[in-house]
Amino acid sequence: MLQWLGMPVAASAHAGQVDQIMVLVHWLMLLLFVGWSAFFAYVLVKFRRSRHPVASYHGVRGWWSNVAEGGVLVAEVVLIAFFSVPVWSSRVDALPSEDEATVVRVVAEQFSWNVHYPGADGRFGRTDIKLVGPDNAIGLDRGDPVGKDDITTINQLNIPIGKPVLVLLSSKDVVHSFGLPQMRVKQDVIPGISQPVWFTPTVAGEWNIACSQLCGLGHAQMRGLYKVMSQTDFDAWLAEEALYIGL
Ligand SMILES: [Cu+2]
Repeated sequence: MLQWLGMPVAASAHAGQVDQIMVLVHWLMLLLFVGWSAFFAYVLVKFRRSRHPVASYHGVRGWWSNVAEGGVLVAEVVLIAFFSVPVWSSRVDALPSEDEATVVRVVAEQFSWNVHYPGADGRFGRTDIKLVGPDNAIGLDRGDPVGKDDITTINQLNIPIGKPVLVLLSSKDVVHSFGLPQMRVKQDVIPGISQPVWFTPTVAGEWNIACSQLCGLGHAQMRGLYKVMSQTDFDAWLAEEALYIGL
């Protein structure tokens, strides 16, 4: 079933769990589609006009329709309680600690993704809406001692492989949605809220960050790139970026 669904490559540690739910839901939907279609064909024949010149007000009767409905209900409850809720809770409750994770801020705006790394000190500098300008999309205060070494990029999110990545999402304007299909990550980005989302990349590669909420006229162009690389390459890249800001 998974091959038929045409899912993008599964490149994060939890991707298999999400795919398993996708497969189970699609099997259930296939079963319902076939069952309902067969039932529809059955009633078309059974209640055809030549046999029933006067409408039947009772229709199909019998215990098996109740059993079928009960079965669907049980299957849906099992899917939610035993598959979806545990996976969802590990996504939103069991956040990795900031010491063990690569922490990065992503600030969405119409129509780009601003990325903010804390730099060598591991702490994010102060940001202020008053400092936002053409060359400072997130309003980072370079005068703040903690912010001096911070690194910012636009539409380019580089992350190391094999350890948790904790992304702190926020928005400068409207609701966006941070979608990394290969990581099986999709999280709405809400103005006024810093929303964490996390995943552990397991496959190196370069793919698109897709905005998954219609956020305005340029929504379709709101694409960034994210690149999963080795820790060595990531550290080298951070060091190179630090050179550009004169460190
Ligand atoms: Cu958007």
